[in-house]
Amino acid sequence: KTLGYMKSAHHPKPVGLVLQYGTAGFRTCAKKLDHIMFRMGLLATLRSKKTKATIGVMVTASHNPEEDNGVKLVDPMGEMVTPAWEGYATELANAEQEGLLPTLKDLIEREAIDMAQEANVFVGKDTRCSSESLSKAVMDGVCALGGHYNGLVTTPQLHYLVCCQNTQGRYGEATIKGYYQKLSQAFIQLTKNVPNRTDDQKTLLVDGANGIGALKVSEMETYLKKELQLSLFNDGSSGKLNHLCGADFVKVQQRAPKGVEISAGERCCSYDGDADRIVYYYTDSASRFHLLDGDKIATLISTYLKDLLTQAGLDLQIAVVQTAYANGSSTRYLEDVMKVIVRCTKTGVKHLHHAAQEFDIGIYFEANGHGTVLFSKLAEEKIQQLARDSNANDERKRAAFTLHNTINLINQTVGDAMSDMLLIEAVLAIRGMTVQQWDAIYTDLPNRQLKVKVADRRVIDTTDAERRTVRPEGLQEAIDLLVKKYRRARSFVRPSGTEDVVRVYAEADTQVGSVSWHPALLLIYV
Ligand code: NG1
Ligand code: ZN
Repeated sequence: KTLGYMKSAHHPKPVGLVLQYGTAGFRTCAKKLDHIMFRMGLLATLRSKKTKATIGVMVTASHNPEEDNGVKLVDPMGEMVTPAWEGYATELANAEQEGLLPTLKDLIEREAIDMAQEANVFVGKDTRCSSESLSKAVMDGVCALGGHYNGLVTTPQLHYLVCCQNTQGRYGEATIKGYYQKLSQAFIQLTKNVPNRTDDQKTLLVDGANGIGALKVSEMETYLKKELQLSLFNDGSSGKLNHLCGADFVKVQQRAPKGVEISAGERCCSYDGDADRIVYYYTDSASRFHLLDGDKIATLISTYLKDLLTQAGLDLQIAVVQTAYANGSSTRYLEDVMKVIVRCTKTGVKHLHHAAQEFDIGIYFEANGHGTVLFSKLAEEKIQQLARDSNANDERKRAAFTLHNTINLINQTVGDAMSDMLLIEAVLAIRGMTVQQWDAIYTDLPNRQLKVKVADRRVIDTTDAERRTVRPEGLQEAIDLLVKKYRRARSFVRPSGTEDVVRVYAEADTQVGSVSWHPALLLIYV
């Protein structure tokens, strides 16, 4: 402890700087983060002692610009750290230099942490320039108490490693090679018996956002044994991270990224800067751009899983978890046509993840392409049992095997661009579907997402999974008045949890309707 305190002098906190552990941990311009990294190294070590398990620390700012960075903690099963510890993170981050030791001591007492307990921390980083020194600062915080440096990994790879380490290999081997092997074997199993897979179906264009995903997906490609052939663009060799490319750019701008040579009809996907998000798209023969976002991915996957459950004759409950940003058409399709349960939670993966855990099979996706599928213990057991059941007929058994391989292909710890990509590719192959057919499942309502800078975004308070504002007074009524004028219209505002902005979303059945409410309206109220 004293050692940690001594070293803290090498990572001084700028006096008066206040930062908060938000939806994605700490995130701001990289220059402000050195002391935060050191302190998160300390905190992760304490969390490890407390849980007697390996804890993860990921240094990344995901889809944010190259100049930014961030850090978040990963709990033992690969999930986000608990709310109480998010609070500790904020306390520790904001203690002035002389207050650091008392804050640490207080935390150790409150949580009754046995300081003699061993600690193990996995530290990962993305490819940002600043990640190198910032991850060293984390290690400074960790190393006095025992840690492990994983170096360059995607965010979901770090979650996977932490989970494997804490489950004695039951989830997979706790190495990056183990990750590639698990995913690629499942993918090959799923696609090997698909008849007449054409070269078109085996080829995919990937925009790596000039980030860690580009590096890692090319490592994985060799394991796929040509069953999937990738044309990689924005591989980081020349372009700037997330600049005019990547999943966030494509989703928000609703256009193709720079640096990708797309021909009409070709299937493409974009990762974000730490490869935990993915969106698909193509351009048609009239050069019109078509986006297949997280909602379309959730629909594709739930259709696939629902059919497999029917074939297997398994009675398991499926639910899809979305946020306010989900396109109204997707919600309508899932509820009215597919008749699956749909839940809406607040923005931020941890909320979706928790909601999805309440079902046998919980599929969660944010519209921006972050998502995965969770299988309950019971669901996994029933599937295994059927796969082994010698009395079951062939069709049921085949479906159970397919489900089993599907489970192995999915990174259940967190949304994962590489794992989601393989799952989508496998589903399209198995169902013999083109990207156009997938796109035609339902038609998105025209929509816009904008951000507005205001003096203090915290004056906005929301309710109903962020779909309505309760403060400032009058704002919701003003939105309601405008929304009422259009068919199938919906609009909401909420303060971002990762940037100092207010986000504005609107959709309606016509383009004219969806843009008519001007975000400047917001400035009257805020
Ligand atoms: P904020 O900045 O709170 O809107 C953004 C995304 C979230 C989530 C987090 C974490 C949108 C509208 N919001 O949150 O969905 O992915 O970043 O990275 O895409
Ligand atoms: Zn990300």
